[in-house]
Amino acid sequence: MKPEHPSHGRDVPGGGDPDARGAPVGRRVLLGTLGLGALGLAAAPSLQRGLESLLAGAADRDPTGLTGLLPNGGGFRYYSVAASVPRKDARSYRLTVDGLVDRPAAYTLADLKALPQTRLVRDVQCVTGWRVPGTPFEGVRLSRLLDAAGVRPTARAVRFTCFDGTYSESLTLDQARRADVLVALRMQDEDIGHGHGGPARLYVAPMYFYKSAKWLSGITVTDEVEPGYWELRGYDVDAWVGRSNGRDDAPTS
Ligand SMILES: Nc1nc2c(c(=O)[nH]1)N[C@H]1C(S)=C(S)[C@@H](COP(=O)(O)O)O[C@H]1N2
Ligand SMILES: [Mo]
Repeated sequence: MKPEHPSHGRDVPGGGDPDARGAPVGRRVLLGTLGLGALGLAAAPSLQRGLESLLAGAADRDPTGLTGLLPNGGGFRYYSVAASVPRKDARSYRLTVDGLVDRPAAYTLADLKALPQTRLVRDVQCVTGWRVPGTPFEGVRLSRLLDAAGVRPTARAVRFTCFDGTYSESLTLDQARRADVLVALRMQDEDIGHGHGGPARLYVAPMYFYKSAKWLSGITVTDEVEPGYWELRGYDVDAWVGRSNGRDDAPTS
């Protein structure tokens, strides 16, 4: 069963401080933005649904126009399935690499910054319809971290965990080794802030943005794909933009 697309579930405008609202953790998705908080709709489910269908309708008519409705700068919406996410900085952040590898590792932010950085500029596409064109991301190729760890021959997949304590993602090993998959440290030519999943998030350029796990804390090499948070709730594991989640925009020829 595929959940309704418009919101990945239930969107709650959470305002600039998603941590302040007290709804249960789990299905809840905070559609807060730095600017939307002024709408003050967090308390009323019917109003939430109203806003949701308003946004969804706009998305259906004009996926790119939707972003213009959201006064949060750059067209991004804030998403977190966790009500509260701790902050990590250069001192406290660690990224572990483990599982089916010969050399498990724990990277500090400085370690990651010291590695060669790759810059990609692509459109960001959320499966719910909003899109942000030409967004620069910079970071370390995931393939580099996998090579450094020494992936064992039986490995087939990679699982990602997050320091929000809730979200997870996964890729096949082949997908994970693509040159357009990064552990991103910068986005929109700035260090990635807390709201966008900083100090480091996954960036899977060719797939819908739910693959790009924010607040990345763990990379575990596994022998099979374990569906991630949204995938357990009906979204495709292979989330190629335009060729998944019921959107088969491939040429008809
Ligand atoms: N840890 C975590 N990562 C996540 C999510 C989330 O809720 N938690 N939401 C995903 C979805 S559905 C989208 S569209 C993007 C949103 O990224 P943004 O908040 O930087 O716009 O993050 C993805 N990564
Ligand atoms: Mo999304």
